[in-house]
Amino acid sequence: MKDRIKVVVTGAAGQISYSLIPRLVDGHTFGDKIVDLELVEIPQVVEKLEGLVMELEDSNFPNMGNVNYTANFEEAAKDADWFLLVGSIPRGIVFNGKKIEERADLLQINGGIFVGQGQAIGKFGKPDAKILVVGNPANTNALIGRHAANNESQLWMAMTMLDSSRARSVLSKKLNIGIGEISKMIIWGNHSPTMYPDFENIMINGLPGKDLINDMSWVENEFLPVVQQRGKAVIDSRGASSATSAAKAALDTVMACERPTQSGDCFSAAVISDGSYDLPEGIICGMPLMTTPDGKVEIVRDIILSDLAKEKIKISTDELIYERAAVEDLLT
Ligand code: NAX
Repeated sequence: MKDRIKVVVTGAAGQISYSLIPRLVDGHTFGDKIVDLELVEIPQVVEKLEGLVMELEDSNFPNMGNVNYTANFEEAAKDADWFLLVGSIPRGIVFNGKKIEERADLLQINGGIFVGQGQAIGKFGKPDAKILVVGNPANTNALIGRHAANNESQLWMAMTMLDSSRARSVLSKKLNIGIGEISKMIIWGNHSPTMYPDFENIMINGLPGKDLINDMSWVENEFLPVVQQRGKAVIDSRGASSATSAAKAALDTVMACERPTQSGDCFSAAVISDGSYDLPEGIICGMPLMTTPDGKVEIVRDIILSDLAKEKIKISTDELIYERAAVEDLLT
């Protein structure tokens, strides 16, 4: 009999999920396992998921198990192995009669969602459940959820893989090499324009790649701003935020956690800081991670940071400290 895995996806009627959900059951992300899906939405739109379930059935995915849709997160959370928390309230919508424009308001509203979801995950999710927060502000939402879950054996991450993928794409064009030749692309800090894509520790074809860039003016004036502002550039052009690339990045993160990391490589996600690299403790901060052969996800601890890197990372960790202060009432 094949192994089974249960995956909860929130925001299941949104645009990222439309690209993400079919690929969870296509036999690639979880290999040969049968994937049971719990699709979660807010009550106002949950019925729309019936159409998505019809499409999933009509796609004949051999590895698709039971598919359920619900607005009841607690019920969905029972014995789940993975939680992909995509759902959140976007900036600009009218919520309780007020247009949500300020980051502080966004932090509070979305933070509130993550208290309830975190409690349910801590209580009903598997003891070794992995949680990937995609919904913004992702790092601080993950901090709130992790605190509410109060379950140390579960792993909370916020997604920075998309930032890492964007950085690899920009570098591959600059160096005229294939994406697959670039590894160890670490994103430090917040999933926001303050993030720091670490060009100094990249590997190219398994060898240190920094010297191949050898153009600090390009790094400062093109690489860093293009990667940091890529989300906005996509919104400006498409009139909507990144969806298919965000879905791919979520799948890449899941796969990076499900398979052992190759020796000398690492992947990017934000996890709770334990003070490694002198980062402030108790924030969810982008860091280099690896999955051990027995399936544990750990911080890679042997990266060397230059003074320039430390200076740039501090801007982002200061922002995370500010965000944490803005939701202090949700962390008590
Ligand atoms: P959509 O607005 O298309 O979909 C969001 C869905 O979430 C909606 O259907 C909404 O009803 C649902 N939702 C809201 N509150 C919920 C709750 N409490 N429980 C369950 N569902 C809930 O947004 P989409 O484009 O799919 O983006 C989703 C989130 O990803 C946004 O917050 C967006 O900012 C964020 N992103 C994060 C990225 C990252 O790298 N971490 C990159 C892409 C994206 O910007």
